[in-house]
Amino acid sequence: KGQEKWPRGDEKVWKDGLRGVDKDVPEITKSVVHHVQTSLARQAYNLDEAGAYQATALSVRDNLLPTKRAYYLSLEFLMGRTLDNALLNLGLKNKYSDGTTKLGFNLEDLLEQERDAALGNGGLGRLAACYLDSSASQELPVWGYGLRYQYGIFQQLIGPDGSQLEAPDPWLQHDNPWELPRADVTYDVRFYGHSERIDGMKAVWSGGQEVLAMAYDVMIPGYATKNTNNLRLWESKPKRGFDLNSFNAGDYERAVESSNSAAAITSVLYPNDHTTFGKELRLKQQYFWTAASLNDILRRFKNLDKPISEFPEYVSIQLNDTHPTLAIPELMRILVDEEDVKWDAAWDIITRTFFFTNHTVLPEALEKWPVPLMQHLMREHSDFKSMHAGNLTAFDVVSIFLQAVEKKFPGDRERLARMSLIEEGFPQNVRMANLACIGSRKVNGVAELHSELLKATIMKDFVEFFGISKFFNVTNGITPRRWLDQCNPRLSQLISETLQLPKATFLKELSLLEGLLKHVDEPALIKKWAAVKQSNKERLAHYVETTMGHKINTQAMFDVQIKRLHEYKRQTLNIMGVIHRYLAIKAMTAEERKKVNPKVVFFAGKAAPGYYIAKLTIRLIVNVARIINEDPETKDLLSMFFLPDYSVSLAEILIPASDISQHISTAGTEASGTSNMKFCLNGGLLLGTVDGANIEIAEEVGEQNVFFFGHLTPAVEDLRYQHMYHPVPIEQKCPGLAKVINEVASGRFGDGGVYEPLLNTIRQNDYYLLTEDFDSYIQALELVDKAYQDRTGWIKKSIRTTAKMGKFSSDRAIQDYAQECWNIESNKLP
Ligand code: CGF
Repeated sequence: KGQEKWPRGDEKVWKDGLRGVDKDVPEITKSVVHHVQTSLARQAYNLDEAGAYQATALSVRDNLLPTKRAYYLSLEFLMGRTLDNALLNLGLKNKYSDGTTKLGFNLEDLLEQERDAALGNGGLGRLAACYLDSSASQELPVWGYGLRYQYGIFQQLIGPDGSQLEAPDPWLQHDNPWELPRADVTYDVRFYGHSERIDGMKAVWSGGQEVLAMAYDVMIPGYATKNTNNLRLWESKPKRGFDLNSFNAGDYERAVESSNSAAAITSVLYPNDHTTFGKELRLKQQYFWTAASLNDILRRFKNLDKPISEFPEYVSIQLNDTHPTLAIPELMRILVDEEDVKWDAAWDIITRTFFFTNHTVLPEALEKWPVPLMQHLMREHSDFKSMHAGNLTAFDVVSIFLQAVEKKFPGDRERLARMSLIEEGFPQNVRMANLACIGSRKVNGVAELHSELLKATIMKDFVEFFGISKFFNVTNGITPRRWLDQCNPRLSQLISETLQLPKATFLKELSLLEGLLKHVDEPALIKKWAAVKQSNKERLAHYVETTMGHKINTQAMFDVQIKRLHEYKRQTLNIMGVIHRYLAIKAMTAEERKKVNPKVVFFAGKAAPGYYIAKLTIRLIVNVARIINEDPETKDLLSMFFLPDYSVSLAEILIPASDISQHISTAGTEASGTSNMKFCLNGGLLLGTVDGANIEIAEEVGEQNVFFFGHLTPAVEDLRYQHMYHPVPIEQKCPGLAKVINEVASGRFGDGGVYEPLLNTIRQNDYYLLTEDFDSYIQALELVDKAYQDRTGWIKKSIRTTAKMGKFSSDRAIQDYAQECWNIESNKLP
């Protein structure tokens, strides 16, 4: 650039190589130029011999090591902050702390400057982030693909009446040092338009809107290794930009229209974690992201110079939920229409490349897209008409699959209707879970119970058709680097001293924590363990005092429920329990109150902006807190806080401070849960229902160390039936809860009428079965209190819990995927 003369070699060869022009440039030259550009991020004009050597060596190494890669496609990556994590993973925290001190800055303060990268709603996105950490730490060649939203999950504010208010999260307002814009990695993506087949030839898709996908790379440092993986996030840009003609003609709006509508595609993360149906922009996001990612994956595969039939030998693609399912028809389109692969051979490639993780059995969360919307947006994939012309399109899989089902189960029309990719109705809908299932080699759930439910319910027909071996379980996991060492450095230090192991050893092999069991009765450890918990409680109390202006009794038991607000997660049960406790304390004599275990209850979590009942629950929590925190009779024994704007960084303060945490979903509704694992790893005990990964946690730590309550999954359906067809008034069914509800309705915590819609969900059909579980919930809370009175016994439970959390490392989970699905191995760096 700016140079008169090209520094070395043949200028044309360089330029053609850079542009990827195929014809005259030999493969080897292209490959070296490619490495100069992408691996070294250098340009021809500043390339010296050392650089050229590197690029050549990398190009040669490509030939030596055409290792297989796995790609993790997730619409959400909830990364949180990066600096602290990167310093810990690189083992550089102390050095940087010294260095910044010398410059007059405190490193801990600098860490607080960073804004969370909150490109996710909750568990699903945080899981993806933990999996990237584990892949990089285990030197597994796994790349993430996602979207670079301009606005992450909204900021939550609490209004004067206690309601949730939403504000945008402009997280990219300041420069983001953790990403590398890759102006050199761009792809065209087309929407709308029309497709044509002329005389049985390949389809040509033209017209419509063309946008540019540009890559931003986020480096994912492995822990205690030099290996760094990549998360590639796509941003949408206008292909043609500004329409100068319209501008000159004075039509400014029109001039910026195309650039605005292109930029809109990646502007915002949809803030719902279980439902986002029918929204055209969301479907556009999904197609944009899958199309760009597949192009990129194919380009990389082509560098290997292997026949396309070997694609699955080098590429595995994990679909994180149904969001990336359009990758299946898109790859089909590319293979058939651009790579000249025959339909059957293309389908064979597809079903050896994709793997699908389901995260929920809740019917309302199963993605469906209206056929007309799909047809409008993606002409080529949904060109149903061309079937009759004898040309098969990507979506012909609908009829071909159904023919196969019909052959196996002749005449079973109901089965056909259930298994079809198309749900009949006005309009027809495409069932994404069905498409993901038939297009994938394997399908997994995220905890034992969830995977069993999957096979018994939404995937039952598919199990009968494909056989059971296609379906399996990978229980979720969490990275101990962030969720122990980073968020709770004191505990990780104490564990290191107790086990006499360097941190790096157990943080990479979490089952080594079992060694703590040998020491569980040692008074010195018990004392130190309690001191660590106490200091974490004080850190949280300090946070509440500085952000909310409330002083907290850190001698009290800290009881925490932090997660998305959702009826099935039953924050309502928790708040009803708190009110019940408040009323009970109010009714006590001074003598009786002396025996009460002081407790501070913490809530945090966001509600989807359009989820009325969930928002009402927040409002109730905030307003009840206002009353009980000010009640002089009870405030030393019971207080409650709703911490606004829940985030990964806030979780890192809350989790290490909890004595007990609540995971109380209606049995069978929470697929896994991952915060349950984080609390337990940090020595917090668990109060929960027999649901999701709670069950496996109890199996590991022993039922004597968890507090279970409530009905079991098999009972749920019957109970719901009873509620629907033989309702019993709440006063009879559950007088304790009825009393609490009446107090709320009477206006004791502010205008009772406001809460009627929320209270009615319980009084009327009580779909989430609060009236069924309330009494056993209260009993479980009493057991918690009793256990907490014996502090030494409690600490021992806490140590035992931490000790048995090895199974829940995301390193284990990622190994399960690597072996069961992706068939990839660690790529040890010299
Ligand atoms: O995925 C969830 C979470 N809400 O994001 N689901 N989705 N979709 C489940 O509800 C959790 O139970 C699960 O732990 C998480 C990750 O698999």
